[in-house]
Amino acid sequence: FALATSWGLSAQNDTTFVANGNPIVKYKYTADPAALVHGDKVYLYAGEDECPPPKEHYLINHWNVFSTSDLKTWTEHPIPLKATDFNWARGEAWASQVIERDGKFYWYVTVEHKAIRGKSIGVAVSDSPIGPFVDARGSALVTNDMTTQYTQISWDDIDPTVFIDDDGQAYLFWGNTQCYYAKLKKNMIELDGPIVPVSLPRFTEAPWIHKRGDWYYLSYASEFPEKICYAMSRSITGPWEYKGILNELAGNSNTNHQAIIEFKGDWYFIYHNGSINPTGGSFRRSTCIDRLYYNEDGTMKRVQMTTE
Ligand code: FUB
Repeated sequence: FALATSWGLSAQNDTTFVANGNPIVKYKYTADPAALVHGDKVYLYAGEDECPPPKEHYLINHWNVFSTSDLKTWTEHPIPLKATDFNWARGEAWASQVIERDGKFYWYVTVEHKAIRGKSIGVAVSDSPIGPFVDARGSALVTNDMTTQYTQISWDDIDPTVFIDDDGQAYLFWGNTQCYYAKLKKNMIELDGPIVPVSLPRFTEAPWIHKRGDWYYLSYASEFPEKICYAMSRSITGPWEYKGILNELAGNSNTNHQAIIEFKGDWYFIYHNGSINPTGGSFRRSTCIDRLYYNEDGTMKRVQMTTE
């Protein structure tokens, strides 16, 4: 039972620690959390904010993976994926999400493209939720030139979230300023059909899809500093009805980024804030987990951030 205590340490071997309240990881910065429930475990994937003070910009070279069976005792596994593991990428390990299909784990990530201006979405694959992961295509799945008809900005193709509907059809949602979705082929590494814009009020970035009962939920970061808002629909393809704010500002961070999961019968809201960095938390962020509760009509109660 090794305790990770060194600040900024990146695990070479499995390293176990007990999360003593929020944030979960206190010995390094972990941003843009995505979570996967698989078997009796939660796997948490997060980019590692490295920006050394007093610099103020994103410096994120790789993602980390952690696992837990009880949301208290966590294991950090060796680094599963770096932005430059995609040889067509310049770097920048921005937000991502992992999903399992037919025993393989597909990791959709945001990176900066070497040859095509702006951000792109890549997909890596592994036989294990803790990796190692390898580029599944050898090229980007979504590039900026595929969406220029909707927006001229070069950072709109970020923050992928992936969802497999009850009929087996997989969908990729993503976006900044403009939200998009597209179907994925069964092989999970090719788009299957057109890119469709999704209309959401005050959408900034960080879409996350989840389903509970007959309701689909599309939560997302809104405005700056970011709040998490959400919309509901009876269909994954919409129309989406805006339902309001789910989480107020993530103190001391200009961004927030959420994952929503059901684990052992309870629902959880996983997000980041700047809570352990008094100066410049926006680029040195930390992952937190709080309980998520629903109203009888399916709407979600506002999440209260805790330090417990
Ligand atoms: O971490 C880089 C970017 O900041 C993410 O892709 C966005 O969601 C925001 O959190």
